[in-house]
Amino acid sequence: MPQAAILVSAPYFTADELARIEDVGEVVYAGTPDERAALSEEARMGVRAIANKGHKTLDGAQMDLFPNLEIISQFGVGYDAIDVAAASARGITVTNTPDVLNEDVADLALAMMLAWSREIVRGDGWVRDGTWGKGKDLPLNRKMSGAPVGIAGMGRIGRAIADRCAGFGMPVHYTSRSAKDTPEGWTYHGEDVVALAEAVDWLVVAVVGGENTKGYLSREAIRALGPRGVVINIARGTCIDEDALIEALDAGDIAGAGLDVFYNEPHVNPRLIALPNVLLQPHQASSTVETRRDMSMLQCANLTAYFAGAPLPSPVN
Ligand code: 8YV
Repeated sequence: MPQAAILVSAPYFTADELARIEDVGEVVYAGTPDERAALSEEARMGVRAIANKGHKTLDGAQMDLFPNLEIISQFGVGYDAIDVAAASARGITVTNTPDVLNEDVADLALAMMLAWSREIVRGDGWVRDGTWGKGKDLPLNRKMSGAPVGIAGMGRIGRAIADRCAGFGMPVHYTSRSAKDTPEGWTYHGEDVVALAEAVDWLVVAVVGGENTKGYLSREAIRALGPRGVVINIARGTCIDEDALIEALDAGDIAGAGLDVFYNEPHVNPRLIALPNVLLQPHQASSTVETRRDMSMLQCANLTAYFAGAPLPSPVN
């Protein structure tokens, strides 16, 4: 393996994930920007790779701390926290971990839909706290099967969600930059998210995060969803106009939301937390043992391939 040091630039790696990175090369641990700035010049000069994870910004100034940096290997399909243009301008390769998490992310989207519609969380509470035992029945909740669903962003994750929804007999509508090869009967709405919202009860946000999709689910689209509308977000908090969402949820302009991602994670807007019609999850869509192992292996495969001069499994730039 190269003399190069791999900078581990996030505090969130598990012991197994760190061990895999250590198998690739010598590791320098500096989980926070402050720790990186405090590294000796010698240590910084030795860094040729960054193994990154999480959603903290990695910008040009951070990259400039490491003059010999050649590759940033992101743990995650999303790389919105990395300034890829700044990396490209410095000749730095960026890789990510696509595909291996599609199934889990789609599973969590459906889990939130089912949990929201059938009030699974409240039901569990009623059994545990004796409310049900005292003879009180959970109020009737809402049927999900057969209801129209909109997928905003028919990429690989969007498709995995749509396939699952189709299995629940839900008519599928979608937006995307181009029409996709889909089963018969799925409706393409171009990039018109308002038209998508008008056509469905459930709207799942599955677009790529980043500058281009800030506020993608706009105030107008949220309003177009109507009083039976439920928003599900497994993409990024930034993809929804969060203020507009909170106002619509509070006013009953839409029925509810299931959210796995937020602005400014892990600090969730208290106004969202106070709303009873929202199901909240701690950004856990890819968090299964199996998928996190595969993401970790792909992160390391990118590093290994890079240092071997082999084709990269999943380059970004
Ligand atoms: C993880 C994710 O939370 O893949 C992504 O883009 O957002 C999630 O799978 C992340 O990669 C690890 O923090």
